[in-house]
Amino acid sequence: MNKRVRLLVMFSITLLLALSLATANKNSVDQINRKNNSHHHDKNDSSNDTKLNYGLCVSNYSHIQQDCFAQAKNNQSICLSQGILSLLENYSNQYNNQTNSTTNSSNLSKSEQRRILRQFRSEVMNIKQTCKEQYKQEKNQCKEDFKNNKLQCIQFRCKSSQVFSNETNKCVPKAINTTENNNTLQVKEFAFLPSESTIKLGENVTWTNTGTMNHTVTSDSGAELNSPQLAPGENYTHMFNTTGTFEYHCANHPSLMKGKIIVQ
Ligand SMILES: [Cu+2]
Repeated sequence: MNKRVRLLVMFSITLLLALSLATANKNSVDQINRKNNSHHHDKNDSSNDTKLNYGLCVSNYSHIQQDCFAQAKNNQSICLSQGILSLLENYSNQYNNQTNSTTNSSNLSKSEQRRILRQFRSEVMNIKQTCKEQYKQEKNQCKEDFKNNKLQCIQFRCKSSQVFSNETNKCVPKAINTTENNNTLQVKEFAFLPSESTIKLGENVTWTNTGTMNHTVTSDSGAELNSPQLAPGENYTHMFNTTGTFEYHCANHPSLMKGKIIVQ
């Protein structure tokens, strides 16, 4: 076969492949755009729903992440097909110039043909590598976004006695304002705060575990105070219907945690 024809056929085949790739990409971009739009609606609906739970929240973001990955993959294909298309254009111009300047068009030497092919292939490799890098970066961004979005979901897991902390990205016990109500005490490692309180007959006292370990509120003698194990964030409330001094301790840390309530 004529050398010039062979080279032309080879470039044409590559061109056809690149073109079909580009068409396929356009279709999948449309699909992804449609999908993104539908998920966008889902998310808005969920935000208005007070029953939204952690699972729904994460699953919503999982879909968004999947779309993000698909989009990144698609961008990689577009990058590749566009790169190869522009490369083909360069080469066909180059080739035309060379054949035009040659009196006999079939005079392009075999070694010259090979040189052109080698150069072409190596440039295709470079384009592939560049597009792959770009895809990798976009994928990492998808992962990063998902992680951040998932953190926003954690608030749905917090108990009623907890709030979501933006600093630690965790559910933490609600802040206790001790100056507002003297009958509210904190229990933490390793003390009752305040350790001594004076209240009026018939008043409630609430102990809230603001620590990170389990504690109890247990009378030293008698059964006036007898809380269950209080996990972090949980509380125990007791009403005092008799005057007197009530000494108590934490059953888990009896020598460290002691307290006293004086009922007048
Ligand atoms: Cu304790």
